[in-house]
Amino acid sequence: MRFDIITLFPAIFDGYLTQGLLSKAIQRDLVEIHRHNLRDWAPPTPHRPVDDKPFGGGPGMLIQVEPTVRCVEAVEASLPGESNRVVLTPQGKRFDQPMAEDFANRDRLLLLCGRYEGFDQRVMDILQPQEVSIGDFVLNGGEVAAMVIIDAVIRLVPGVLGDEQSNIDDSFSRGNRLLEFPQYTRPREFRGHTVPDVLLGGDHAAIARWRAEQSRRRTLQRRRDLLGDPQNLEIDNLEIDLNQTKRNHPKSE
Ligand code: 6GU
Repeated sequence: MRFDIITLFPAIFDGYLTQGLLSKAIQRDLVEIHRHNLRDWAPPTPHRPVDDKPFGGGPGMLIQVEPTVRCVEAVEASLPGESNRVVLTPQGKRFDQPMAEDFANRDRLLLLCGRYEGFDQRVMDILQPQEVSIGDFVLNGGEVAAMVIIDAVIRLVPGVLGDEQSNIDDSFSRGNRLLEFPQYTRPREFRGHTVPDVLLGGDHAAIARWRAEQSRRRTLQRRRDLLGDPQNLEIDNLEIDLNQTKRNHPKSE
């Protein structure tokens, strides 16, 4: 899978591209990431400007349509096939796991990172990109959002994760729309906090039942919205342990 990132700050990605799972996926030729500096498509006069004040007034600056469209067209002309244009903007559709799964099925993704007050509207009108937001808050630019999207998508590219099962088990994936159950590793006891007995007993059916119940209990307590219509789910005899809620989320009460 190939990503092309169009940005005014390509160096923001330096650390991200050279560490962890992503750098391994790049080394193994499973993922290619190419950065393009939007400023390279600005007129050469004197400081290669890419932004200007909004017509009609208002705060801040906008990224101009001309360098942006030229840059996208130049990047696409150098490559075969469909590019799947995405603009990162708080005005976009909220990114989620189904969207990550959709992106992971494409060969190429072109990510356009906004800065300042965003792009001239004609960037969207001419390029017809998908507009994507990573949540209801405002970032200083689309670069961090692009990293979020790349991070979520590459884990779904076959071969990137060692264990293919682990992204099927992940919260929000197609196989599981619930939050994950709690997990424990050694030691069995720390400062009086012990591991639940069922996990130590070796009864795999009992462990699976306990984990399923924990997942549903957590989801009910923290993210009821994920369950949809509660009447469609077998949660009638699920006792909510409010003391446990308080222990885990002392500030949420
Ligand atoms: Cl994609 N961009 C910016 N600038 N802010 C955001 C965002 C994107 N998603 C949430 N906030």
